[in-house]
Amino acid sequence: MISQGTIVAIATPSGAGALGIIRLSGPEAQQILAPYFKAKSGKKLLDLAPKETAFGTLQQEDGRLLDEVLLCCFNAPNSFTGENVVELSCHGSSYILQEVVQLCLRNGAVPAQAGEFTLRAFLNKKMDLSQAEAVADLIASDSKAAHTVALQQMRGGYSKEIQELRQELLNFASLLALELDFSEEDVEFADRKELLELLEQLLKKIESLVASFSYGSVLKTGIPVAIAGKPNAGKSSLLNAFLNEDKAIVSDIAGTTRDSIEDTLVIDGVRFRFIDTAGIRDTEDSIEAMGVARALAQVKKAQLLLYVFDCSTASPDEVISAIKAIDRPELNVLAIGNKTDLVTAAQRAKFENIQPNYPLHFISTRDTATIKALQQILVADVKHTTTGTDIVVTNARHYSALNTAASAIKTTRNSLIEGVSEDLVSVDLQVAINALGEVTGAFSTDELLGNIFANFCIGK
Ligand SMILES: Nc1nc2c(ncn2[C@@H]2O[C@H](COP(=O)(O)OP(=O)(O)OP(=O)(O)O)[C@@H](O)[C@H]2O)c(=O)[nH]1
Ligand SMILES: [Mg+2]
Repeated sequence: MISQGTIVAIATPSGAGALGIIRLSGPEAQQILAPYFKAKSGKKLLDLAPKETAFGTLQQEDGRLLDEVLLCCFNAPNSFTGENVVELSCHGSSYILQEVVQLCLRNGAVPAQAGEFTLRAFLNKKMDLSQAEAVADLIASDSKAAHTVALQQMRGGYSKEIQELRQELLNFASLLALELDFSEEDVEFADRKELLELLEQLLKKIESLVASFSYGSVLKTGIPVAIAGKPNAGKSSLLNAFLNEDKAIVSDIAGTTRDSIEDTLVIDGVRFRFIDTAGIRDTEDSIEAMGVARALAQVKKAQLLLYVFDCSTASPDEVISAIKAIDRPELNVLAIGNKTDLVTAAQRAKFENIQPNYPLHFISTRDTATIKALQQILVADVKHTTTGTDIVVTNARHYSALNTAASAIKTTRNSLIEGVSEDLVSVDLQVAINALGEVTGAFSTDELLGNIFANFCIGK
């Protein structure tokens, strides 16, 4: 799967742009371009100092001018991939870029596979696997929170710590193996108390990482917020007000929304996924009943429920019992009293007894200030539930490897406490060591690497 030659790819997105960047990496990166690049300074490409930029022209084999370019060479191992690298900024025409790539291919380069630059960086130990994966996340990040987490992971994040703890486990594993070799002499090289302490420390770390995953994964896709309530409460109006567009149909006919409608919105750097649902009521209409079932299913999957009620028609007791009917553990619920423009302050006050049961906020979807205030409450709510988790796992592969490691560590710990024989302890310890190694890439297979890097874009 991994070629040894010099690879080439366009590093910028397809379509016309002011500039387009082409990247070559491999032993021949400089040699391939050298005959075709004429620096304005007169300096030969092969004489350029590492990281020196040179402006000049690029020509085809027949001398035809292709473009004026800016070129920069990096020498192994001081480059992104750890190999010789040439980066070429051309004008962003897709014709020019294709012609330059073809020129390189005719002169010995091979087309890069998806993610191959980053894969080479990993293989040349410029970064570990979790850092390499973070490169893809960083490119895909489209909100401040997702960007922060990806950047942190790319710069080492938790993988360094895991690597160190794994190394300590490895040391213990080899001491245990040594004991097995000397089993007749009944000696103990590995201090059981120290090993237990290390296991506890590791378990605590891993469990907090595992716990951060639900937050981490939603950072990428958006925190799911279900908007539910009785028909005509103003749920679709609220979705539209959040998005500031007429996404969902709004009408005074009860039962307007049948299917769930969703869209994402980034508020203060946090991505939310708002899901407007069909009004919940008993109905004879079979299509509407399907909509109600979907609404309840959405609430089940959501992290936050905005239960919307109409202040001009609802009663506090009815709201509380309706929420209780759909509430579940771990669901964060906000009761949202809508249509405040239709009620007096006194009418509004009677809803205050919802407060001891559920946090209560009032809005009118016709009053932008109240919608903005609600958005701030949502952001504060997310930030509140996630303070302290400064390191966040966003990657499903890491999550599953960490889970495997945690359960193997628990088994090892219990076996140690129960005084189970070394050989069995060693087996579980090895499972934990391998699982941790999968996170950092210390333990990886070609298949695993293939899967990970196939999801990259070409040129990365
Ligand atoms: N006065 C007033 N009317 C509102 C407000 N919000 C929504 N409405 C009106 O209430 C009616 C129902 O609004 P929708 O947003 O369609 O309600 P829904 O909860 O999505 O209803 P279903 O889809 O049928 O479940 C519409 O006529 C809206 O114009 C508000 O803040 N004040
Ligand atoms: Mg609706």
